[in-house]
Amino acid sequence: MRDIILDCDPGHDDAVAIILAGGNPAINLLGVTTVGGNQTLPKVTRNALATLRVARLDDVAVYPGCDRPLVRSVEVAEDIHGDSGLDGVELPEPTHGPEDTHAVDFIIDTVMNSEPGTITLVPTGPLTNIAMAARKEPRIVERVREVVLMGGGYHEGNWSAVAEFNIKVDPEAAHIVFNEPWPVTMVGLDLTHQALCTPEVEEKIKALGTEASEFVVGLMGFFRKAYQANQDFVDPPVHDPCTIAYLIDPSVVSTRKVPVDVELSGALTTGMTVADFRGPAPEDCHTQVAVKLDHGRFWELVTEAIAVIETR
Ligand SMILES: [Ca+2]
Repeated sequence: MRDIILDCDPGHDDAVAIILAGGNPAINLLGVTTVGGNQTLPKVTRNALATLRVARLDDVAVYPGCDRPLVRSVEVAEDIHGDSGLDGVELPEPTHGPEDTHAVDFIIDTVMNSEPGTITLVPTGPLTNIAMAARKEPRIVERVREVVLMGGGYHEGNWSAVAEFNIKVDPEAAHIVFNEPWPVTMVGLDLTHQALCTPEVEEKIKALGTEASEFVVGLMGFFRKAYQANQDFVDPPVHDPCTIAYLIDPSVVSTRKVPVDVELSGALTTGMTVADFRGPAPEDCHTQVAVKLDHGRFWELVTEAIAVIETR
């Protein structure tokens, strides 16, 4: 079983990541931390709490974190996620409120109070909280088991020609996270653009006929229209749960070990994750990138996690 902290900015695909993390016995979700990203911090925090209610995970606490990038101005993804950050569904009133403890302190305390090598950090938003935690308590870096993040891409961008949203909005934070010597798995756009919610997938989720399946289908309906209107996709790519699927079963996401760094000062390329595919990878290479998704197995895992909510 994997002990994880999910650091997210829900966000349609973050919501599915929460459901998958809470609904698979291979994952022990220690807490959800939130970061300003797809929408403002108060909105994504409320969305995390509402999703936990739908998922019947009332014992999972939510810790709000940083509300803006380290250096740059706030930038949200309203075109993709709507005004609420989770447009397309009626959000239920959360059963509990956010914790008073700051996300950065929760991350530090959890890692420092656990056996070394046991806690996995799973960021699916901008990397502000993770970078802050690494700077505030540098000893977490050697104690964290690994960082499995959604962000970046080695051939694809979505917020510029070459940069992905999570990295582009806080590249300085991403630079810190990629350059600390902990193991980092980058689940970037090259992988997540394979995680398409096709009509066939949506039908299978809908067929569950539960409150939670209706919630996910509502989210996917909005996400599909947003991706069609803004990114020229037919089916929406559901990025964030790919990180969790990889942790549940590494055979779902194949990876390749390559050095990755983050561009901070490019005239056209700021926020690009620059992956060096010239082999062989150096011995001290601590980064790998996700390459290929088992689409069928991935959606099976997600569908199972939605189905299991009804039994809680
Ligand atoms: Ca996200």
